[in-house]
Amino acid sequence: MLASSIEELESRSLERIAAARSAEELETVRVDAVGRKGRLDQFFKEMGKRAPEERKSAGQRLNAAKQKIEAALESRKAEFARAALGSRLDAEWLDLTLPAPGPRRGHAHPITLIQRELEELFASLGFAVLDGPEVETEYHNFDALNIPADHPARDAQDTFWLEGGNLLRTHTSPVQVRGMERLGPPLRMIAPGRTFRNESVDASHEHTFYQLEGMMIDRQVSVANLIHFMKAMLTAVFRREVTVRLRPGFFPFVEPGFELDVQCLLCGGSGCPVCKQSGWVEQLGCGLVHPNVLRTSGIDPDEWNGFAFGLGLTRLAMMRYGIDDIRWLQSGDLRFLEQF
Ligand code: FA5
Repeated sequence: MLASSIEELESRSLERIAAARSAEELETVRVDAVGRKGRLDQFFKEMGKRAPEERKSAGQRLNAAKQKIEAALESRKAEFARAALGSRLDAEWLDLTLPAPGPRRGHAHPITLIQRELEELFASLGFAVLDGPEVETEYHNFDALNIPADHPARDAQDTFWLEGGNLLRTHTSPVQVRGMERLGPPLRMIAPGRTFRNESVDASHEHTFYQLEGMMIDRQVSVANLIHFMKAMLTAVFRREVTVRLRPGFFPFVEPGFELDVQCLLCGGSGCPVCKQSGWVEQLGCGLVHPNVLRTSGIDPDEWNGFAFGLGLTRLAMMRYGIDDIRWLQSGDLRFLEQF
């Protein structure tokens, strides 16, 4: 009677072990069959009540059943462990031969892109690319450009003065002076860079912005030469015909002087906050170099003359990329920057 029950428990347990689908199910089988207070344990307790001769054979039978069940539990448990490891390895599979992802790479700012394009263009036309200091002397920023201390033109370019008399340059024009001092005539140079003004900021005015200065000194340079270079530059930047207009403009360091406006590419000339509803955006100042400026830098105006221009690089980037507010350019906002 006891022997057949043990047999039944054994075969039933082995079936359940084989059929278990998870380690948790297996554990339930273990607790039922060989756990403390499990079925086998009950048999052991019952066996104690039997006659000694029956006890011996039943004891052997019970131990044999226990060993079989435990061995089956162990091997099934090992199967589950192997399967779990296998699926973890599949899920966490890593190809160590793949190249590492590397750090996130930045990219050039739209103003830098325009600046590089213009540098390449002017270099191909034989212009040297010069750099000048952002902290300038009063002499290079104003006096050498025919703007003495009492000249009202200084009011239009109010700036940040530093202790010791230097200032944050208000335009890239002081690099004209440095270029003439360093290179002498004939010369062709451009000088891109950052400039500063005490300015009320709006959609088209910043306190910190970029300009690109250009200068050509030679014999018999004319306004026609100037217009030719300005047109070549704008066609290269916009890659299409743009409508420009030239107006007389006063800058003490050129004579005659002009301002060149581009028809607003954001509104097509119909009027918007960037062009202040006028349809035109002032893009650059230019003219033929004033004899006083040549003379101050040691160049004889009877022998040499030339043209100079100062282009608003920040505004050019706005027109080129359709940026409707100058403040985006220095905002550091990645939503804006990642579009370029
Ligand atoms: C000048 O700065 C002269 N140095 C330009 C020049 C050079 C004239 C050589 C003649 C010969 P102006 O202040 O107009 O000029 O500035 C030149 C350009 O810089 C403007 O046409 C405009 O495009 C840009 N600009 C001026 N002020 C700002 C500002 N606050 N924010 C953004 N762009 C500006």
